[in-house]
Amino acid sequence: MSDRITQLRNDFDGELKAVSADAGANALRDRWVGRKSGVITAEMKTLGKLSPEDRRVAGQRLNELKDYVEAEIEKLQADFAAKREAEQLVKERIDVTLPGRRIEAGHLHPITLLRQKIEDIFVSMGYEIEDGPEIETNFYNFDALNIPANHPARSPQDTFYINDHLALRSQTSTMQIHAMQKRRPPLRIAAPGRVFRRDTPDATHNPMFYQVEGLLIDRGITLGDLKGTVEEFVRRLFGPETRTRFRPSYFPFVEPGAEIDYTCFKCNGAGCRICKGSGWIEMGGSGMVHPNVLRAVGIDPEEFTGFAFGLGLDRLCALMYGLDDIRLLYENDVRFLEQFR
Ligand code: 2NL
Repeated sequence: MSDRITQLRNDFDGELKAVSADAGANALRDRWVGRKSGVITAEMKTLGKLSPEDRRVAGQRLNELKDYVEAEIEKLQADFAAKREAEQLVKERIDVTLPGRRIEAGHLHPITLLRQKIEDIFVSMGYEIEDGPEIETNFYNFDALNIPANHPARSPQDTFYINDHLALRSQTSTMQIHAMQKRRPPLRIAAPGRVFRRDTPDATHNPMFYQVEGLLIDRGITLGDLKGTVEEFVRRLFGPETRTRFRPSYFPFVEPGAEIDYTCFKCNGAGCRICKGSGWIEMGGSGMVHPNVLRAVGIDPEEFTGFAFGLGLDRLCALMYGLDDIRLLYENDVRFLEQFR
């Protein structure tokens, strides 16, 4: 019996060495000390055949072997658990010194960036920024601006009417009319905003677009004040070398009226692709406020005169950023907008 127990112990040690995984350790325990079919359990059952003296000695040694087997398997399982944990720690290691992932912050639309830049220039020149409704009565959109009843701009082909009296504003001048009704001159106001015209969308047109207008009313204001103001405005917007020229033009709400060109911000007047070789870029319209407009808001044109000028933000934005289609500005495609962060 004694030799047999030594043999069992050697067998177990051999099998123990061969176990390389957790599952193997469980199987080894079942095989050796399992309640039903364990090798040692079976051996215990044979003790009854021995003499009382041999049974005592063999029983004691078998119990020692059982304790040994259980302790070794427990050790093995503890080793496996420690190894597993060590592997897990390596796998899940976090380098706390790595810089964090940046949170994608939102950003302003290119039209908004340009509008803010222009608003800052107006404010720096003493103008107040005006806001107003996008739905307007015919009075603010047309009558007060000296636009005659038969003018094509009033046609439902050109203007989005809501009913006979209301329409989406087709120019930002509506806000200037409100401002002149609310406040007495002298006044300097700038009105940026969206305007609406029934144009078919193409690369240079959209039925909704953006304008900014400046208006100044005071005693003794002349065309020279308009020219000087516009010159200063374009220098602050495009740089101190920028020059302007005025071409006579007609708008019902001014007399005289002029279109404004400025020297190309890219080639400074030499001629390039942006200005199509001419050296000049069209900025917008301007003029001395028509006496009828002043009368419509109760300002005496004998006492006060003023000037106004307006420009389209969309076209300017397209030129500045080299866009070949202004519709890109309204599609809200993030792949486009992301470029302006
Ligand atoms: C343009 C706009 C012009 C004005 C806008 C104006 C406003 C009042 C009275 C008189 Cl309240 N004039 N604004 C005047 C002349 C031209 O042009 O071409 N925007 C792109």
